[in-house]
Amino acid sequence: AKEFGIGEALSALGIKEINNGTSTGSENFASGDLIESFSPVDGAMISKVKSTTQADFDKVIAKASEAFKSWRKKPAPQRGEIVRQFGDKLRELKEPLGKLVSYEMGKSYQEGLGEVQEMIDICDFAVGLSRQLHGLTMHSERPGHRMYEQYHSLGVVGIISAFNFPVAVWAWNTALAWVCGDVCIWKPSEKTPLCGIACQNIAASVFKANDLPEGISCLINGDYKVGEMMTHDKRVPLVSATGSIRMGKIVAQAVAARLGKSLLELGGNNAIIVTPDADIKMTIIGAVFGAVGTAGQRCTSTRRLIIHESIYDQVKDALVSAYDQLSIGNPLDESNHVGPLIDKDAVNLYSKALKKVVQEGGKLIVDGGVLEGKGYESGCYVKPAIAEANNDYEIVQHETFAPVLYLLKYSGDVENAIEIQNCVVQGLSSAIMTNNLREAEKFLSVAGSDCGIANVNIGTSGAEIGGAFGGEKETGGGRESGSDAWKVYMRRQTNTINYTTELPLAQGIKFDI
Ligand code: UN1
Repeated sequence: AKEFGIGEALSALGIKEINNGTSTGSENFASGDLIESFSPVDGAMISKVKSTTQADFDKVIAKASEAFKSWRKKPAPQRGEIVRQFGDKLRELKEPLGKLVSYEMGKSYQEGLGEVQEMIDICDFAVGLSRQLHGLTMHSERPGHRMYEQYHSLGVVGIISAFNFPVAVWAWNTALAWVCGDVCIWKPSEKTPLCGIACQNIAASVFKANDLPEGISCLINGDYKVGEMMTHDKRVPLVSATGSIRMGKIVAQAVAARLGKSLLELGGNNAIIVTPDADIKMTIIGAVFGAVGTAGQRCTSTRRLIIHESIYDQVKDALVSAYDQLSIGNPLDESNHVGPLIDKDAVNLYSKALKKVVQEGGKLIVDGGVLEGKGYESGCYVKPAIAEANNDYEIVQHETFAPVLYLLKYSGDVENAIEIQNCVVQGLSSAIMTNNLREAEKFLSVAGSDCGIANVNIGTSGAEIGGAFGGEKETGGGRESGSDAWKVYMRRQTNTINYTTELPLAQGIKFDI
């Protein structure tokens, strides 16, 4: 850690030995148990975070609700100005924050920087958006009437994020929610609490410098029980949750029970279809980055390759030799391609998946295995693996958050490949590699991919912030980030105004008194 300047990064971000995991801005408090954050890079305990109790949460929600009353009245472009300043702070702290992401979560330093860049990008997007929270104007059917719609701030937005994008996913939500006039309460993953502390420190400094009230940005920490404080609380009209399908079902039901809104971004089982017209070189780059980048821990990671039988062996051989070139090790060392998994539980799930695919009749063509010895002391480093499999294997139907890639073969028309690709419960990201216009358009058509993201000649991961991000089916249906995803953070109101001295009723109804 020392040689990569982790100590300097932690102090630049205001991380202490023991951190208060509950914050409403400059007020930091917490009375719960200590969460220890371990780095999967070297197994070291980085520092501790005091978790949030129900009493702490009650203070947070009171501050947040109070802050909302004034924040919503600040003109949206002025809220955008605050987000602009927040983006500037992120530019200043890009390197230490990228390093912390890499060290606490285990993704490569390049990807850590990329994550902070996504935060900066969404801030820029949100600043522009702050002058474009547009509604429509309609023509009334009644004379002397005007009809339009407007978007108002919603209230307290709860954000539950996962370990794999420990900072960017919060920013997607919070930057939009802030310009929309909402205040946010964030529960980061208990596996990456320090990323949460660092981001909250940055946000708090901006709110403080602008003399804004406590509570616009709040942080809470702990396990699912702390998440439940938000999902069950009527004062939180929207809960945005990123994580597993299992978690999403629990969150969705709790929020729906009180008729709140939820925005869910859950698991994927993303495939790349490789047709006879694919550019093989591009396919290999897209597939390998998609499958082993972030050690296979993106919700958009490539899990399945659906390859036409006529090029199957060629693609398979090229993949095996590409996997041969991969160097696995400390993600802060930029010569490595693959870093560790988040923890030993993840390593166990990876090992189980490899066993299971073989039990079900699959064949490992790149073996995988857990790495030991120098540089691998944390026990979290594994070798990316490739298995030949069938789409209907239970393990193939399941999202394993690890670098395990399944090769599936199809024959005949691209429609057969599309059918295999859609035949899973998840619907996040998908891709086709082809230079054939007909195949590409079929894939994008209504009878094509059923996912929220469908790409042509790019892999499944690495989405830009400008598009709406999310997926269908058990991926949860939510959309975050770009396009008009902001609308879910606001409440819509339809207004009809009569500027005559008559009161005509709609639908021509006569009601004489
Ligand atoms: C996630 O894994 O939860 O598309 C988000 C990507 C990233 C975001 C992934 N921009 O890979």
